[in-house]
Amino acid sequence: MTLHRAWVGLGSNLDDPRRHIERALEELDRLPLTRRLMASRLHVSRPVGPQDQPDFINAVALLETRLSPLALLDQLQALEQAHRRVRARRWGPRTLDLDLLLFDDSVLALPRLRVPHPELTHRTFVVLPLLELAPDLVLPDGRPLAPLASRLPSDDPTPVLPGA
Ligand code: A4P
Ligand code: MG
Repeated sequence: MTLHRAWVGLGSNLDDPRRHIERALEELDRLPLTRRLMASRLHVSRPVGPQDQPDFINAVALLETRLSPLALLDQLQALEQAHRRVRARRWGPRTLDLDLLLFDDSVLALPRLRVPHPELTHRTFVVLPLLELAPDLVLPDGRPLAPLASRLPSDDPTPVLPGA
C-alpha cells in the first residue's frame, strides 16, 4: 500500500471550539494506517457566510496515510460524527468540520469527494494555515499557493492563537 500525503482543514465555532480542534488534531494522529506529520497553529477567523454565528477556530494538518481518499473521507466523517454527538442536545452549527483539502497531487471529482477541495483557494482560513506549514506548496494544477494569498479578502484578520 502506497504512502500518501493528505492535507486536512479543521474548523469549529461551537462548544469550546479550541478544545474540539485540539482533540481532533490528536484524533487525526490516531486514525488507522495514518499519522499526523504537521499541524498549524490555531487561527481565529470571522465566519464566512452567515455572520450571526460565533467566530471560528481553524487549523490545517498534514497526514501521512495508507488509506485511499474515500477511506480517509470515511474516517474524517466518523470523527465529525463523534464530535457532533457532544452537542447533539443543542441546535446550531456543527462543532467540527473536517475537509480533505489535498491528497497527493490527485484531482478527484467523485459524487462524495472533490479534491482539491473546491473552496480551498478562496478561503483565508484555509490558505493561511496551509502556507504556514508549506510556504512552497504547489497545487495539482501547477499553481503555487502563495501568490493566491494576496487575492484573498482582506477583511479577515485571522489572528493566531499560540501553538496547539
Ligand atoms: N465532500 C466533497 N468533497 C469533499 C472534501 N474534499 N472534503 C462532500 C470533505 N467533504 C467533501 O460536506 C458535505 C459533503 O461534501 C460531504 O458529505 C462530503 O461527501 P459537509 O461538511 O457535511 O457539509 P457543508 O458544511 O454543507 O459543506 P462544507 O463545504 O464543509 O461547509 P463549509 O462551506 O465549509 O461551511 N467560516 C470560517 N471563518 N471558518 C470556517 O471553518 N466553515 C463554514 C462551513 C462556514 N464558514 C466558515 C467556516
Ligand atoms: Mg465539510
